[in-house]
Amino acid sequence: MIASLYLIALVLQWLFTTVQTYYVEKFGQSVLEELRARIHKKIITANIDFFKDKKTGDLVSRIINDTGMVNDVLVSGLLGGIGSTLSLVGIIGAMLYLDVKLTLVVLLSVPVMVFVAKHFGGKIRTAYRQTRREIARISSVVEEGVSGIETVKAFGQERKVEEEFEEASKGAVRAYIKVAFYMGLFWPLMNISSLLSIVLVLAYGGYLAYMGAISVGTVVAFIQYTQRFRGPINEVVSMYDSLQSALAALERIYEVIDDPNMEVFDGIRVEKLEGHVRFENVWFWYEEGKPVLRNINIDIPPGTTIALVGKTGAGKTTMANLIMRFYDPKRGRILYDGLIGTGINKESLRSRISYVPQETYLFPGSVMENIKIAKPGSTDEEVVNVCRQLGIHEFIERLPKGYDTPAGEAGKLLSVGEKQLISIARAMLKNPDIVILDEALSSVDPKTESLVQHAILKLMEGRTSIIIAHRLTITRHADRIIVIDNGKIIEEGGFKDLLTRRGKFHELYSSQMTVKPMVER
Ligand code: M5T
Ligand code: MG
Repeated sequence: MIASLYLIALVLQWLFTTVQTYYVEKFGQSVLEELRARIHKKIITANIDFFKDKKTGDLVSRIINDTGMVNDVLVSGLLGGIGSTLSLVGIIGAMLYLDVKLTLVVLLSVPVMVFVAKHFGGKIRTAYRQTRREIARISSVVEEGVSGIETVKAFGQERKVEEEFEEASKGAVRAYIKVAFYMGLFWPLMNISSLLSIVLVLAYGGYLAYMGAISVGTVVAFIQYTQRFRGPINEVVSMYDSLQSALAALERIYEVIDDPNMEVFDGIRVEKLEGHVRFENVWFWYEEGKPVLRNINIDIPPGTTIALVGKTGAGKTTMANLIMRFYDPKRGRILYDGLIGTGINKESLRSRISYVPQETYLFPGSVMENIKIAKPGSTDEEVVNVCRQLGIHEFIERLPKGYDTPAGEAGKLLSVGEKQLISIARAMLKNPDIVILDEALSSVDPKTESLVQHAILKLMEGRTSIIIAHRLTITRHADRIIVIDNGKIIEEGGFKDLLTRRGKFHELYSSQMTVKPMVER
């Protein structure tokens, strides 16, 4: 009968282990999924300030490595932990049943272990924290090296990047060795303190047996139990170790999730704008004490075009960032159709504005797909129509695979001019009320340039447009030109007006007109 009971126990063990493994893993994966989703959501919805001091590789590492670490611990910890706790309860129960005093003697080692664990816990966690950071540094170095590969090669920086990588990689090794050092001190201490109980059982139990208070059998049983006690205790302790590592990883995860830089999407939703944009005493700075825009006042009536011109670093892109509400003014306000910007729902506001940034970002995928992102659910015909209107349909058709030409990672397969045209097509497809164009200072050939210029004018037609002009020829099409210098408006007026005034604009314009032929042709 005992043999068949044993067999049944085996079958049950097999069954429960299977079920346990499956459900614990399933639980772990669902927690992992939730954690990953939370960080990712945070990253994608954070405001632009959030990204100022973040590295892509580090963020990626938090999503992949740190959450993975938490999952490992959750799964192995749960598996080991539940089983071990049950065994411990069982063993202690059996010991108590046999002899209470002797049990208390065995348990004397527990406070010692708790003391050891407490003492080393902080040190081990600090060391683990360092390992998490070093792992993240490795992925940052790789990410930066690959995304800047042209610059790396052009400046012969391969060796330097390699060295940085080695340094990060060695840093990780150093951090892990530190963990190993503390663990090396910690484990034997734990082991010895649990083995000390056997000494105590032998001494005290031996004495009791000698005095005839308990049987020798009880002492033998206690020694057996104390030894069986060690397994689960070790399990719980190693769980404690992985818990330290998981806590270090969790800290990094919650650093991102709890970051206060959140994009807030409240405020009234706008469905359609007339396009009246007004800057009222706008001040802005990225860093406290270093104003980038100083008391800007501009009124852009609906449907008109203004051109922003000025030296590099004057604050032009910053103005575009403010209109897009990537940032809000530090002082003063921006009004859209008379509504205060900070009271408008950002999502709805941005859906009415097309922003053609200074540098075009293309996603992996075809030209067609890249244009379509401006209006999810749009058809191929719509895209082709838009390109026809812009006068760039033939140009795109002439690409190696026409609209199906792959853009490559970050648009690496296309030329600057081609990217610009895609960016303009995107802006047009969105059919916005306001257009912001940060026209890049790229030298495309004259034919492409006139194509680009024609497309830009088409895009601006009938819309409130803010064009940041690096090539000043296009400013002749603007209703008003605003010259910015060092964050201040220093001159404004119509094209002819400004030229005849012979002020700052005239200076900029004539310098470009005389220099340009020498540079470009
Ligand atoms: C104006 C600083 C930049 C410059 C000043 C975009 C950005 C700018 N700056 C930051 O500190 N952080 C930022 O994220 O602000 O810069 P800008 O508005 O980009 O100038 P620009 O567009 O007129 O210049 P350019 O070269 O595009 O013609 O001091 O350091
Ligand atoms: Mg700029």
